[in-house]
Amino acid sequence: MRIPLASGAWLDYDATWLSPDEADEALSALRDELTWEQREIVLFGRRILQPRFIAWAGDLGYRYSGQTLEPRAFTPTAGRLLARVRVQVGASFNHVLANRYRSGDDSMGLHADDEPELGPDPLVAIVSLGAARRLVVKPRRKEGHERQDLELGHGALLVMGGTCQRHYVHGVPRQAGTKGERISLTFRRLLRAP
Ligand SMILES: O=C(O)CCC(=O)C(=O)O
Repeated sequence: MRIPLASGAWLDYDATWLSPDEADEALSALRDELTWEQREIVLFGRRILQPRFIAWAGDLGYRYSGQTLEPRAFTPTAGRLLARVRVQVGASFNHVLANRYRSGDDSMGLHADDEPELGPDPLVAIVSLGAARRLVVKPRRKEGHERQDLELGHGALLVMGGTCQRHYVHGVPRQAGTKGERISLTFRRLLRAP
């Protein structure tokens, strides 16, 4: 389903991109295969732990939010999903960032994927596994633009395209009462190392 946004931005959303069995298998394999870590970030001058775990894979290092993820090989399951997302979206993604939200207390702040290494107006694809969480897509400037709140459930695929990263920010807010774990995989194409 295509959701047109303002100023040439769009979202493509498929709630059942993976079957429940495929999604179950991917979720449990990624839990084991990926090397998860919780990193420190500096927020308002204070060092705090990121409220989620991360893992990644790609031939090129990726620099975002002041941290650098060194090159790391794709695991079998992440590699299979990469191949499938590339065909589905028609984009030569070469990097994945995995985010593991232990419960509704874990979150990701509003941001845009607009690092220079991604080039102008990059396509970004998110595969969601496990507990359903709300992804907020919000215009950077308020006038006349609609905010979208999308429920990303087990096996969903969301593609952010057009000018989305230029005109919108996105994030996963805390969701009190969500007990289950969620893993999201965010696929990008890096044009060069940082
Ligand atoms: O977990 C999600 O769905 C969002 C991930 C995200 O925004 C990112 O990796 O930049």
